[in-house]
Amino acid sequence: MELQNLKHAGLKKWIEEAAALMAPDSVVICDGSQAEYDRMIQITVDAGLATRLNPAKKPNSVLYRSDPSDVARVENRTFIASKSKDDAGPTNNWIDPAELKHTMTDLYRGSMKGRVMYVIPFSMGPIGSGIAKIGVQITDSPYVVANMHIMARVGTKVLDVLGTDGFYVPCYHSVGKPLAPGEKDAGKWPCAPIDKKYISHFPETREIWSYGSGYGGNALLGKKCLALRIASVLARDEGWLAEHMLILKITNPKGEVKYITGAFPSACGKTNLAMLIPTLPGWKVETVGDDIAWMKFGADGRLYAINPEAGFFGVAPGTNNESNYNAMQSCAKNSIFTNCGLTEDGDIWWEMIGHGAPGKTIIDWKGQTRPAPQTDKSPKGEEIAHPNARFTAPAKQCPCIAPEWEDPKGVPISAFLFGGRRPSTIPLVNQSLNWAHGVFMGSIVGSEVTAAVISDQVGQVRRDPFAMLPFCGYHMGDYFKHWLKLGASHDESKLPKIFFVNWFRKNDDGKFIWPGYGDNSRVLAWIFDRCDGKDNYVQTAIGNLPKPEAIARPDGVSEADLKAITSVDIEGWKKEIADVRKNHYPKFGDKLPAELYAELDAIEKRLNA
Ligand code: O2Y
Ligand code: MN
Repeated sequence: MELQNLKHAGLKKWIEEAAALMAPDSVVICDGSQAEYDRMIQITVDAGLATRLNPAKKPNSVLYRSDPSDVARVENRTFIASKSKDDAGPTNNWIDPAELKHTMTDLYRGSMKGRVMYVIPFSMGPIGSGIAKIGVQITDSPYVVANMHIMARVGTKVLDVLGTDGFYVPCYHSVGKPLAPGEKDAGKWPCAPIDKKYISHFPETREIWSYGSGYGGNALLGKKCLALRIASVLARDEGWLAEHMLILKITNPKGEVKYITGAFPSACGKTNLAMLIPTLPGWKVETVGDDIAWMKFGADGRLYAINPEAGFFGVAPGTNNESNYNAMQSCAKNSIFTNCGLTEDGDIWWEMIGHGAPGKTIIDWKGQTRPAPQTDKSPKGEEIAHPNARFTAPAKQCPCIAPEWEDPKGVPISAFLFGGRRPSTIPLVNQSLNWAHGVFMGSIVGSEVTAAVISDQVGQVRRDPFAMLPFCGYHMGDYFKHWLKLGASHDESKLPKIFFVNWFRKNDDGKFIWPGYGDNSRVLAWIFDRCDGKDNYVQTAIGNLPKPEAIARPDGVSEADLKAITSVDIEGWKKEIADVRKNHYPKFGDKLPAELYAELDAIEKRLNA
């Protein structure tokens, strides 16, 4: 479609202004077609930025290598520019919106010279769903256009829904590397230096301005920027929930179905849980979403969730046929790989893929030819694939995708899970005593910092309430208030039940007690029955824990082990409560709701009883 034929006058004006500022050679309105996707891939192949994979190994798939300065989300360059600093809260980076727009306008001036400006109309959620939202991203990156084709619903059909005056979230994106006349990318990933990267959100005006990065969450603006940071603000204002949660469907041996969402900090196996293959006979798990859930109340008082995304942007290293067969199948074709190794036979490879690399050599994520590894492990710092290497795969290719994953009305949620990587204290599973206690559980989510993260905090617990700390577009204290308010203003019997799970308890030898992966279905089965009110629990000081015989014990877990991870560690919990009181809750100042301090006091009292 030509710009002059756009029916939405506001959108047309916005695009014209952006083009005048950024000065691209031309403007293309994306139609979302396969031909357009193929064109984006060819443009990047011709620019030396993409390598087509061997079609006999990975049909219709490509590999990109990014710049070493542009390999992950950059939290210290991510900004919530609300009018008042207090609305962004102490856990977000804040800059005055007028000042930030001034700085970024200067950066955007002429930033697309020598490039094409692509305009991507996209829908987060099934097109036309009452829960979906529309965004329009302007970008000078054909890599981003191709990824957005997979991760969202894009193109002319979105413009049709937008009509002449529909609401959309305007999203600016430029890689910040204009080309001089005759200059080409010539194999060099375009981006700006780290101190010139800005991933900015303007909550009051619902705008996103991203500059200087072409990678993942910094550049595919429908995902973390719109579907979490801006959507969390919309959800607060409109009375719904935009959460960093997977959505799974679980069916019991009688054929009864429930839908469960789950929030976990990174490195806790969230995508694996979303695609789990149960070891428990007769049970089935299917995927609705692996990362984000948008939930609204239906006329029946229940909470309905959609997955706003259409693809998976999954971490490649560690994914293999054992840890996640369904993810491996999802990216077996029609996929984009970023920062993986390239084998001699034209396939991708990454650490913990389950086998060494074929042939004599391999090309690593920096483009260096290296000896092909014989095993699937590499010393830290010498990896073939970057630890945050990714696959972008269409969700519809997932063998366990639920048939209703695109149902516009969403799926009714029975349970929320919160979890973290906790080697001690936190039991395998714990049901909250009520909604406020569940919000308390979500507010104290924490995970042990693993060696996978470069940090001096390895072994310590890093708290990430609701797994939303990097993704909430406003003050986290107000976010807790929003959750409490939704509970108080709805029929609690129809609200999802809330559970805390922990697959990562270790014994005195430092070995994991619980096998995890498919055996987590045993815990999901207990949760399923709990939602039906089954008498399979004991009430304790910290919540409802499983009766000893209520969890089907997997091979290798003794009765004593299971008892240890399903009972209350009173001394450990006293320390937990003290840590929350001293180090965690004070971070949120006087916006921390009194109800959460009341929950803290109540647990402490029960532990001391
Ligand atoms: O590093 C990035 O840019 C991607 S971050 C990401 C991608 C998919 C799902 N979740 C995340 C995350 O950081 O939570
Ligand atoms: Mn995520």
